[in-house]
Parts: sequence; structure tokens; C-alpha cells
Amino acid sequence: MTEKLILSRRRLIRAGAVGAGGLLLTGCDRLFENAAFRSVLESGEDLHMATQRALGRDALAREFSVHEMSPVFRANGSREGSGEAYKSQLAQGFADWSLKVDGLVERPLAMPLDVLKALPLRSQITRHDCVEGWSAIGQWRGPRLAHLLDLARLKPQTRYIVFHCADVLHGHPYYESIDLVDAFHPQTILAWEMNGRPLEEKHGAPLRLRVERQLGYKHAKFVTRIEARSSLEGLYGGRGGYWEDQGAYAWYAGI
Ligand SMILES: Nc1nc2c(c(=O)[nH]1)N[C@H]1C(S)=C(S)[C@@H](COP(=O)(O)O)O[C@H]1N2
Ligand SMILES: [Mo]
Repeated sequence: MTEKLILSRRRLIRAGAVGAGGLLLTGCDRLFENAAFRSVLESGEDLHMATQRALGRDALAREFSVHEMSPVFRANGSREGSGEAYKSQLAQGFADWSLKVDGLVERPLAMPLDVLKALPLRSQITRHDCVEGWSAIGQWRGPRLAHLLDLARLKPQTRYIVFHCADVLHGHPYYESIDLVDAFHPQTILAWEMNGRPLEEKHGAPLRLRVERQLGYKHAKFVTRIEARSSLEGLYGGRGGYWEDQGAYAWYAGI
């Protein structure tokens, strides 16, 4: 089945039917090298499902022009990071802040903000859709998550990427998670810039996730630690995210 799938992708790519071919190919090739991802395709799922995953979920979210950007982009959920440590980092311009990448990786990272900002970046103008019924178009810039995961070298058992955040909402730390299809999607980035300026506190300074094929609550703000896991079991409520654990929203929020 995997072979069929790869063949049909190749045919599509040859025919030029897949946009931004270069980026997409890199992500997909890496994905197909991942044992966990391959086993998902090779296990019980039928060709339709597998095709949808490989083609549908790799498709790019629509991108907009600068003229289409929303004059106002509201902040939602936590508008501030929590705790003394966060406040003092904010006051110092995140000079001694670092992003941790750990869990099922060969090479755990602790990456200072200036190093992160020096990584090759992707810029995209996309529409943010909140489950509460509002949306806004903004410009986001930052490195691809794929780049960081490649630097840290995922172990083959990895199936989920978890984002730990520096805010506590109604007594619970905010966190989110995505699978490897979304983690290696070309538009999945860790944005440190929004609308041409460093990310403001209310939008999740200094770093937030953009996972453009999913609803707003998946876009973790105030990201401080990225953890590679084989399962979501045993992590907080076990459902892979703050709202998921409340039973409010689904784990997969594809749009
Ligand atoms: N850490 C954290 N991330 C979060 C939230 C939050 O409360 N805390 N709210 C989510 C929701 S529901 C939405 S719609 C977006 C809002 O992003 P914005 O404040 O930049 O508009 O962030 C998401 N990410
Ligand atoms: Mo939201």
C-alpha cells in the first residue's frame, strides 16, 4: 500500500499538481523514512484514508497578500505568560530564555532566542480560525518546526510532538500536540514575528506555533518546550491538549 501511495504521489508531483513541490517533497520524504509514520500507512487503514493523509493533509493552507491582512487581530485565551520566571524573562527581552526540544530525540536542544531567530525562516500570511467563531488574517515568520526536529533528530518511535507553554489557564498549564503529518507540514512554523514585529505578549511571546491546517486552539502560544513522544498517555489528562482534556474540543481540528 505504501508503495502504491508513493507512486501516486510521484505521479502527481511529476504532473506538477502539488504546489510548492520542493518543500513538500522534503517533508514527505522525511516522513516516509519515519518508521512510525510508515507503520500507520501499512497498518489497518484503507487506501482512501492513506491517500487523504498523504495528499489532503499535506496540502497547503491558503496564503493571502499583505493587502488582505486584518487591521485588528484579537488575542484569545491567555493574554499573558504565568509566573515570576516568565515575567522576568519578558522584562529582559528573553535574553536568557531558551527553547527546549527533548523527549524521544537523539540530541536534546536548548536553543536561545537569538540562535532560533538566526535559523532560515518561512514567512506566511494566513487566516486564523478560532472555534469560537472569529477569524483574522496575519503574517507570521519563523523557522519550520521540521528544521528543529531534524536538528534534534527524532527517534523512530516518535508519533506526537507536544508543545508545553508558559501560561496557566484556569489552574491548568496550557499544552497542545500534533502528529508527524502536521509537524512536517511546510507551513508548520514556530513564529517569533507577527505582522512584521516581534511577537507581543498577548499573542504568545516569544514563540508560538502556527499549524495552519488546524483551528486556533492548536496554535500553542508561549511555547517553551517541545517534546517528542510515542504516546499521549500519562501526560496531563491524556487527550493531548488543554481543551481536549476538558472534553471541550477534539484533538484533531483540521480545517
Ligand atoms: N498557550 C496558549 N496557547 C493558546 C491559547 C491559550 O490560552 N494559551 N489559546 C488558543 C486559542 S483558543 C486561540 S484562538 C489562539 C489565539 O491566538 P491569538 O491570541 O494570537 O489570537 O491561541 C491558542 N493558543
Ligand atoms: Mo480559539
